[in-house]
Amino acid sequence: MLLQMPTSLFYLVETSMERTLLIIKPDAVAQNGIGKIIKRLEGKGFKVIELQKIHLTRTQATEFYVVHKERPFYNDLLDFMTSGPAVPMVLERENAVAYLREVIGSTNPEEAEVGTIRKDFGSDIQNNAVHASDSPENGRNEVAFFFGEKALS
Ligand code: FUP
Repeated sequence: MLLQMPTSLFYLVETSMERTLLIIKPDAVAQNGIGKIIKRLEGKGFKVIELQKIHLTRTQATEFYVVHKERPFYNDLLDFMTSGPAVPMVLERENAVAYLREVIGSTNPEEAEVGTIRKDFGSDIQNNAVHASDSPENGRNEVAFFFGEKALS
């Protein structure tokens, strides 16, 4: 029994890989931040599974951020997200969703912890450099939104 426990625990750890979505937003793309942000992510143990550079249409941005449709900043957010190219990507790592949220920092760069991506690349609550999925369920939905169901595993 004692010998079996570590084996099963090891198995659980080994199979806890997870995927999530990150978007390098138009402000960070415009500042030549793509390479620097990807280097930061790879340094934190994330593997880039899929990646594309796209200029979001108004329809795509509207649908992606539909959860915020009643918020006062919604139209400004859509203007911003469609203002230039962005780089959505699928990232894989153990505990990817929760850990990526730590790595990007608070929504408002001014409140983000030192060393986070939003602290280093963002300038205000709208121009905050990156988006990352905030739950495993949203992670799956957002990965599928940009890359299809095939990118989920
Ligand atoms: P986050 O999950 O950290 O990206 O934050 P939210 O889901 O709360 O907000 C989504 C995006 O809306 C933010 F990244 C930026 C924008 N936003 C504003 O522009 N103003 C606000 O007051 C709050 C959010």
